[in-house]
Amino acid sequence: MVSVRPSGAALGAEISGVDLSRELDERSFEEIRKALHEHEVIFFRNQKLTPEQHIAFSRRFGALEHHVRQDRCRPGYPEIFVVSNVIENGKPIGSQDAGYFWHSDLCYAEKPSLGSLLYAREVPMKDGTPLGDTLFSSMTKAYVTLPEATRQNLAGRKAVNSYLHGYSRERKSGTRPELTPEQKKKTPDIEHPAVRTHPETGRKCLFVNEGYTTRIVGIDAAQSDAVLAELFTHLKKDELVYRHRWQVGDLLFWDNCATQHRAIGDYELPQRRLMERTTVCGTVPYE
Ligand SMILES: O=C(O)CCC(=O)C(=O)O
Repeated sequence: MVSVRPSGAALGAEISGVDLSRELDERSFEEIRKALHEHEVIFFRNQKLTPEQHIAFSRRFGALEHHVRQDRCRPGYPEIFVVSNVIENGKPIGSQDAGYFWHSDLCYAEKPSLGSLLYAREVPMKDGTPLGDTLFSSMTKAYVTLPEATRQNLAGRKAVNSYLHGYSRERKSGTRPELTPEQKKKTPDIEHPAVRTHPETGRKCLFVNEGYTTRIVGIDAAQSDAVLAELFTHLKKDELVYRHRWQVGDLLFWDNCATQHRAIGDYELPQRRLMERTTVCGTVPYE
C-alpha cells in the first residue's frame, strides 16, 4: 500500500510501500501523482532498478527527453543523463558539475521539463556521513511569500532564460568542453513568464532562477538586476527549502515547475558519486 510521509520541510515527502521495479497498478500510480502535486518533491528509498525499469516508471508521467549533451548520457540509453564525478578510461562518464547553481531543468527550452527522476547508484561518504546532498526550493511557496508589491511588479512580465549563460558559468569549473555549434543552435535564449501557472495544480510558481535567468524583459538593466537579486535571495530562504540526504537506491522525483534545485559539490574522488536522471517532457509555460 502506498504510504506518504511528509519531510517536515516546506516540500518533500517519502513514499513507501512500492517496488518500482514492478509494474504499478493504476491506483498506486494515481496516489503517487497526487503526492507529487501536493509535496512537489517525492522520494522512494531502497529501490533496485535497471535502466529499463527507471525509464519505464518515468514514462508513466510522459515522454522522456534526450539530453542535449548525449556525450554525458548512459551508453545505449539516450534518455538517461548521467551526473557523476567518476572517470573511466580517462573519460568522465557523466556531467561532473551539473546543477551547482539554483535552476529547474530545461527552463531554457520552449517546453521546460515537467519533472526529473534522479536515481542514486553511488553516494560519496565521509566518516559514515553521505555527501553531495541536493537542495530543493518550493516555487509555489516562494511566490505566495513574496511582498505584494513584488508580485504586482512581476505580473505580466517575461524573463529571459539562457542555456549558454548557465553552461558557461558552470564551465568555469574547468570540466566542461566547449559546446559544438550544433548544440548551441539547439539551445537559443528564450522568454518565459516570470511567474507561471502549474499546468496540473493551477498554482502560481515563481519561474526565474540564478543558473539560467539573465534578465526581466521590459525594464532597464539596473532594475532587472535588482529585481532578480531580490528574487534569488528570497527563494533560497531556509523556510522554503528541503535538503535531501542521499542513500544508495533512492529514486527522487522533483517537479520542475513547482520547484528548483541545487546540487552541493562537497566531495571529490576517490569519493564516488553516480546518479542517473530521466527527464519528463513538459509543456509551454503560461502565466
Ligand atoms: O546531482 C544532483 O544532485 C542534481 C543534479 C542536477 O541539478 C540536475 O540533474 O539537474
